[in-house]
Amino acid sequence: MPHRRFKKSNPVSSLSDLQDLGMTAKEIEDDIKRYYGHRLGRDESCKSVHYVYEALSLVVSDRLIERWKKTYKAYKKEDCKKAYYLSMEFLMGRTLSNAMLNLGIDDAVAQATYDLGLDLEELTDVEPDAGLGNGGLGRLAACFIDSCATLQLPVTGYGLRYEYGMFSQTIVNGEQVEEPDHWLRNGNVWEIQRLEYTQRIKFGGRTESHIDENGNKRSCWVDTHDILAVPFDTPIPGYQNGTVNTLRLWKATATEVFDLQEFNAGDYAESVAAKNSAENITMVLYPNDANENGKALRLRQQYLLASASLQDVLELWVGRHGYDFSEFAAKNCFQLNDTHPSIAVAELMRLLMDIYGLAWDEAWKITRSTMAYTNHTLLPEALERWSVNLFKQLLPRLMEIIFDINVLFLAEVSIRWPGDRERISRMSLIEEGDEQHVRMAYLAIVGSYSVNGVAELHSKLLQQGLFNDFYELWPEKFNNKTNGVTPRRWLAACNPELAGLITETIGDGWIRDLSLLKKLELYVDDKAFCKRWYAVQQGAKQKLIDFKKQEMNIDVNVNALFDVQVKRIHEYKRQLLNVLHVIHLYDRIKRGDTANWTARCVLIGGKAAPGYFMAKRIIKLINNIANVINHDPDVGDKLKLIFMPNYRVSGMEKICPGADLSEQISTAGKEASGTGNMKFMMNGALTIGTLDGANIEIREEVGDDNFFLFGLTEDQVESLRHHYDPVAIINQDEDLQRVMNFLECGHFNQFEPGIFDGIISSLKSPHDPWVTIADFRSFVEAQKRVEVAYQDKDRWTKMSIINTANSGKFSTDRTITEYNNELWKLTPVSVPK
Ligand code: 26Q
Repeated sequence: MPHRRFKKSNPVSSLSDLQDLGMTAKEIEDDIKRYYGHRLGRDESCKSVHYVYEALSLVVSDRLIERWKKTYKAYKKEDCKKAYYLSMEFLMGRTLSNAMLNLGIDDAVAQATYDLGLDLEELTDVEPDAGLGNGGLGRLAACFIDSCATLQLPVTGYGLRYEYGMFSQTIVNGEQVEEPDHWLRNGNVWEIQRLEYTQRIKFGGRTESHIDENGNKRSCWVDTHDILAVPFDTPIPGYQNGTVNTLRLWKATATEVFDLQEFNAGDYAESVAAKNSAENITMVLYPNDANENGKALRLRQQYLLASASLQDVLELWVGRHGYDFSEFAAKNCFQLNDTHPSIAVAELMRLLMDIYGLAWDEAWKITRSTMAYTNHTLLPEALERWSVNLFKQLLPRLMEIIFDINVLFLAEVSIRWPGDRERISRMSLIEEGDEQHVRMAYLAIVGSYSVNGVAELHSKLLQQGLFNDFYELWPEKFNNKTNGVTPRRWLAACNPELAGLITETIGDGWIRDLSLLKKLELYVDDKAFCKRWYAVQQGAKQKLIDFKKQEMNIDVNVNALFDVQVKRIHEYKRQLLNVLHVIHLYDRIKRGDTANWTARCVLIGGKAAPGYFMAKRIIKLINNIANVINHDPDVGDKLKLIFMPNYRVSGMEKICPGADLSEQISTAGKEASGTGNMKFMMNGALTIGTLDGANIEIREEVGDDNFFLFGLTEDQVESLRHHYDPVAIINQDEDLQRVMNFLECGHFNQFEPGIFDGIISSLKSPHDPWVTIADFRSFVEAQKRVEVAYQDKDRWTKMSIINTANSGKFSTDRTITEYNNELWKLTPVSVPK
């Protein structure tokens, strides 16, 4: 009797009243079959693994969505304070394995797929990476939201849904070739489009001012070209706790199919093109991890993120609290992931004043107590500056607000330092010159209650250097939050063998409280345990070899030292220093200086920004050297050099379990923190590194004996600059002379004369900012200590255990707990299971 089914007063609530989905292997198996056959309409004739992956993902997604709704209800009921993580990048990688682990159905799914005769690893491997980020900053955002969900904190991530993520890298004749990453080609089962929360974003036009009924000056932004921002939500599950938070990514679309005015004027093609230009805004991620100045499209992206996200939050507020904003700052805060979303400072002012009618002082008070800014770089060339002219054209109302903020701010400065004109011009939000520019970092500092760096040294250098004027004005704003990584993805999921051994030995509490890994130190003298640790490490190395062999057809000995450097290619990260050492080893082999030799396989991976010429040349150099070394019969098993193409999140998940040695060799003072260093350490690799970024804290945790330190300190680098003479250093070091000679005589570019001249002259230049030559000798000596340690298997195993055991600090659970206790002050909300 169908008509009897809707007898309840609210049919929608009875529709929503679902029974919890089954979590057993049998129930999961039945669901997979149902999705595969009924929803996706596939049968035995379908040859593509993709649809099996999709069926399984839908099964997992259903179970996430169930918990997602409960989380939403719990937050609503508590009416709790919330934090919003605003980031232009969320480098999520793959979702399936992580979702299964966090839901606690990984064993059940393994059983179900086994019973169905499927290879689970093959299924998880067909998922494309969500590569919506460049590197460290984007992956940090992804680790952060994982930890927020695990800690049951009400935090939403806001970002952009790029149609094309980080380009895919192939190597052709040793050179990087970029291919567009159309990651959405086969659809994305993890996202839900939410048209009902679409926001309107203004661009262009002009401002008009008038005096309101209270005699206050008011501005209107008129004649704008609007676009729409449509949100797509992805569920972010906590670790087996019922919490599922939200990552909301905005996609740009046109307001109407055609602009009617242009249409009526007969400009049919122009109006269709206008639709396209709106959709261009979120088409592609900018693939450079340092500033690419001045691009209007990038500014549009940044404003879209800030405006759509703030409008969303304000709409939610008004829906629940009406137009009373007195409690807004007590219940909301925004963490700005670098300056990229920092236009949010001016946008919140605009929305509060122009849309919600608040007066300047009230709006400013709210803004300054809700925004917090995280800096991720000290490199001056990476600081964002936007031309005032571009700003005026694209966002005239925001430019007005920034000028107003600046006038009031500079008044504050001149009260503190009367007559100090120099300081006023240094601190102004507007940089003068041929063309005026807006200094986005200064806007972020002035508009925030907190400014943090991402490792102790980095935060110290911000205070003493880059932002010293601001630190003197507002010391209380400045703080440090040392980065971390999520142990769910970076140990439990990516290294199940090691995770299994750890859990068998100390229980599984470490997955939520990584400091418990310390208990492993009790076992460093336990022979049986060490033997198993060694066996697991060797197994992971073999797996990496098998994987690379299938990808690149290269043979590697599992007993060789796996020496790994994977990260973006950048001069300051000094892949060149690594390469100089490889040439030195090659030279020793050629000279027959191989007594007591330690076989070594050097793995390097990373992408170069498409416009960064020097970084691309470094890739070419690595590949050319690899080509010579790997084909030289004198070298054989003693040394291999491998460039791993298309390094990405899912690549790191395969690489970090199999690494012996982690290369963290940046010029001291240049790497803000690094996070790859933490992933390797957690998985039992030893670090060879400079006193830079979080390396310093890693060394503090493991102790000097378990870390291979080399190189100049940050102070030494700075004082060396005045009298740096690399040629003199080369002349005094016979090994280095020979290395340079290999490069200069064209040994690695016999048929490509001159292609490495730029690299050679940068190394030999007294103005080389990265002082690579200065650290060569110290690096080689540290590598010798590595070899001695590696030759003693027991000693190395012990050091490896100690590294994992002391990696507890580098969990983002610790980092996020600090953000929360000191900055956000949210109360965890438990979700009924
Ligand atoms: C800016 C303007 C225009 C186009 C691109 C950009 C842009 C994009 C990405 C500038 C910088 C980035 C990314 C920076 C980054 O990843 N920094 C790294 O952040 C990590 C997390 O804090 C640190 O561990 C690394 O040390 C730092 O290099």
